[in-house]
Amino acid sequence: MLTELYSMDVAQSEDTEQYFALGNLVRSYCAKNWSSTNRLYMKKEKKQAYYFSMEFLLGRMLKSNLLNLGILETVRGGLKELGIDLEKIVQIEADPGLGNGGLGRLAACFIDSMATCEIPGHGNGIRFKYGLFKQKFVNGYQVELPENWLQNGNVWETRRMNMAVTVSFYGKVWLEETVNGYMLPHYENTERVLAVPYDTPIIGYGNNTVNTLRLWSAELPAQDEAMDYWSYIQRRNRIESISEVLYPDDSNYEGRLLRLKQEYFFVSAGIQSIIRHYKKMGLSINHLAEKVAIHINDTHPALCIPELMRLLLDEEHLDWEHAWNITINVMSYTNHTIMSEALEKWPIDMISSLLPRVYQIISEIDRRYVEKMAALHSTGKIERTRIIEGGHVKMAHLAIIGSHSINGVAKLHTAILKEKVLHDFFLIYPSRFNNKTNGITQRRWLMLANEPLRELINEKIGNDWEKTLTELKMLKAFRNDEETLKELAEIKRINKAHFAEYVLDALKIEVDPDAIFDVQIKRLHAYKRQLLNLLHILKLYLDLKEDPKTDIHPRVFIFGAKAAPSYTYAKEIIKLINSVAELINHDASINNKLKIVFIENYGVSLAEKIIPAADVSEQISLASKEASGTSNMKLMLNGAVTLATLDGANVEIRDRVGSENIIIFGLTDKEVYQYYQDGSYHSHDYYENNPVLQRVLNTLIDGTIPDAETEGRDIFNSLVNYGDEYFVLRDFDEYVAAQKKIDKLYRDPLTWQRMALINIAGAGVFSSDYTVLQYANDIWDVAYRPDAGELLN
Ligand code: Z57
Repeated sequence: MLTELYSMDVAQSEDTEQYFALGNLVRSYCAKNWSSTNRLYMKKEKKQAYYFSMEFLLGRMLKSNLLNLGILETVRGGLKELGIDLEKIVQIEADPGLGNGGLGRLAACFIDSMATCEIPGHGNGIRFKYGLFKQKFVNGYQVELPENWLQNGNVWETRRMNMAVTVSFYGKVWLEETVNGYMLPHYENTERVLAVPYDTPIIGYGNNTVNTLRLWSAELPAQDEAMDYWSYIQRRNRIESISEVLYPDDSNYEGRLLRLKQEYFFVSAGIQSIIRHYKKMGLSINHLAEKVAIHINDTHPALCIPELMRLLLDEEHLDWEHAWNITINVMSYTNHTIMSEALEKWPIDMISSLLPRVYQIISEIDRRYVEKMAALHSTGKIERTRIIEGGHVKMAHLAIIGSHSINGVAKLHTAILKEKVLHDFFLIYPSRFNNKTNGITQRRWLMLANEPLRELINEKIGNDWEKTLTELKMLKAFRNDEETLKELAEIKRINKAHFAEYVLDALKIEVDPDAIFDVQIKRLHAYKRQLLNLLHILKLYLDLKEDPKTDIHPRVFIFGAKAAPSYTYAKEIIKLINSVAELINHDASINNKLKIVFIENYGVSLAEKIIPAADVSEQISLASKEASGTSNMKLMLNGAVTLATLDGANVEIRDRVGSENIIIFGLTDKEVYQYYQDGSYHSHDYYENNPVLQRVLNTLIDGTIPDAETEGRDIFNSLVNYGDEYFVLRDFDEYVAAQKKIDKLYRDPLTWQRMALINIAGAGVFSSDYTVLQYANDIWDVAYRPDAGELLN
């Protein structure tokens, strides 16, 4: 292979060539199964599920493909004989960061699990030229750099020019009656964009299934090349900008025109290609819903609904009622947040000028909704739930009205949707609402990321868990087996030492593998309360300054977090954490009892290093605000003990491991809603009445923390004087107490390792295999691996 590609042999080759040689080999190795999977789906006319998502946060694929093909060990051994270290060459692959955080990583876990569970299910999204920005710290401030992940090419993708479709924007549209009585649109002056698909094989674990992730790239249509040279260059740049860059906002909506273009671009391209494929099978469009399910991942692809309507009406000439029926049966929608700032609403002007025909259809959906509901519900409820309101198109309302299923991502989240955030809709469409608790793939997050743990588990209980993660419950039998608990401790210690090497090398910070590794890795957002973590660190610092003999077990606080570039407050928190790190890490009198490690550029590849080394998993969002969380599941699966509020999936984690094996603190969602109702939270009182907290907060403004005056002042004010929106001060005391408990438990190694073991044993239900099987069964009505069905019982 090396010879074919680069006319050189192994001895001459470098890592990069070796990586691409191996990548090409793997791709051709799975090519047969890829086409035979497609042929099988075609021949059997199997119903297909399409997961539409703005983001797919895949992470590197070489090792996961080797694992899923069952040739990881063979290849590792073969390379070793050639004197090549597999670990070294996998690092060459660019980490495709085509997502922001949880939502994008969930999509990546889902496509891995769909292939493994033999679900005919594919991803549809955008091939961004630039992924999520690369984060650097300069003087402790976040600086964003472009992530040019395609620079050295991408071995996994195949460009399929023959499957390109055209997506149209702008222009004028009017309806005219045709001879056979249809009202059909005429367009004038549209801007046409060529959508070119790049397909990536998604390989199932231990089977012959290879599904497809189709990512669309925006290009200038060929006929436009004939125009004036400079207009051509200009237009090409305009068009190519559509798939240029991923918007870096997580759970925060920014109403940019280019973002709306992106949304329509991959929605229209995806649906056109689905219909084209469907018609190739010679089936009547009337039966579309029997063969196609489309899933809308958050509201970003909600234009799927009017776009499918458009194609059914304008191209297939169905009547409205019929087209609407099909559309509802095809579409389903997942809500990922209750935070109001994340809810997408597009100004009418923007949608109607960019997408005139789609806007006509949205208005008609809205008009019919209001008309139909008038007889059944109060005007108040109808006004609150209609799609077009206050000069905007509300995308969540569109998604709900146009789908047969609406799900939340954890039990608590779904309950809050039904009872609070979407209560009106729940009264209107009770049977559409359901829960699908998120999950993670054990392939990437245990088998690949933590090989020593994988081996230990296999030694103890065999490897059935690799396909059926709930089998991990067998580990409980070892809860009092000292030898197993010691082995578990030894593995954690090895992983920590390994990570400590990375920290020394990358950040020049020395950390002790015998310290507690306390990990908070997730996007920087006020509601996730990295600040609560930081205030506790400051408290420990003050305790140690006052009495250097203060008896605490040494701790390394590990943070990984990117802030949206426009999110000033989040960026101030990053700077503040870095400044406190400067203060503490260089204070000899702290005597290495505290260290802060803020990992730069946190993403999938770094998560794979950090998670196996974690002792404590920080899941401390304000109750009701984190829809699910998924790092909580990854950390538990790797034997970390969770320190958590009763939020998102933390509640279900507690239910699995029992209250003795998780540390819970803080307000409940009910108490938070009670505070909202009676308006009785006054953060300033906590500052006034709690001397410890006051002393800690004062460090933000009294010069204790170096080089963070502005940030310290702003953050102090937000907490003390401007209401403390996320109840940080309210939960402070309970958090400090919970951390004390962690300290005490950790010092009893057997007790701690028993907790770790029970966490691993209880993580089985959080496999994304189980999650996608429930989607397949309850929502999409598609087939799955016959023996996987037992997971559903
Ligand atoms: C995102 O990553 C999530 C929600 C959003 O609305 C957007 Br936009 C991006 C996250 C939630 O915050 C997590 O709680 C959840 O686990 C994840 O989506 C996957 O459901």
